[in-house]
Amino acid sequence: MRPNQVFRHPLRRRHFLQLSGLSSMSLLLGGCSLPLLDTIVNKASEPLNQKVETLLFNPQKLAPEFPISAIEPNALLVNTYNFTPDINPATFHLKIDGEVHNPLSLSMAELQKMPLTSMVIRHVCVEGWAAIVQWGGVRLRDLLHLAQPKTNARYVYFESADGYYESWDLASAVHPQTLMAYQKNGQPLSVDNGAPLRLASPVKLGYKQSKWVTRITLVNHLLASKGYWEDQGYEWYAGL
Ligand SMILES: Nc1nc2c(c(=O)[nH]1)N[C@H]1C(S)=C(S)[C@@H](COP(=O)(O)O)O[C@H]1N2
Ligand SMILES: [Mo]
Repeated sequence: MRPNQVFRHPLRRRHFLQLSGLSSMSLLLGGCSLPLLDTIVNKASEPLNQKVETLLFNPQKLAPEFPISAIEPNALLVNTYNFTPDINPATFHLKIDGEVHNPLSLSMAELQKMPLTSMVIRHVCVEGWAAIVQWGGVRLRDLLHLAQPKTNARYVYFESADGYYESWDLASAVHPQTLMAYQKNGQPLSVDNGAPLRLASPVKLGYKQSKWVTRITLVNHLLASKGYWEDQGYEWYAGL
């Protein structure tokens, strides 16, 4: 854990300190009415899942955010494993399906009507560079809330238009700083950086942050294919 990763919200810290058992978890996870969080709590000891500590405490820790003046406009290197797909934003739809009660297909116009969250965070690539970037977009937790995950939903798959794929634990997916972003450094996202829509989160390494996301699928179990880089030996959880 980074020493500067603090509980900046006094209420959250109080809940943290009072925490004595799983029954407190709904408080700790306060404000999130997703039934799926109960599932995480109940199933936390299953072998495929993450350590209880990781699963239950990470979602509550907010990663450091930075002032606008800290943005490093040229530090985010475009890192694309194969090619840059050509997506027409006017006809684009983000699909959310799998273990959900309410499968969704949302246009950019619909996504941009939802509450916009902006954050200045550090993007970290395993190849040895990092960049302070501002991302703007929709919280993934809000989208999942709309899709109404079934109680057996445990992992989230992201499919991209360039053939890239990723899977995340649900706790990191519903983290309040995990966004489906359509803005970078105050501007519309560029195609190289993943337009029209990409994952952006300070809780995961760069390779987890899929660009050009077209489909989000909730599943009960991880599949044999876990992610483009993971399937070549990189760590799956890849938390920061
Ligand atoms: N679809 C897709 N998403 C991707 C990648 C990719 O090749 N394809 N590269 C990943 C890696 S390794 C990093 S560090 C970031 C880089 O984002 P950027 O190109 O916007 O800087 O995107 C991630 N998301
Ligand atoms: Mo990366």
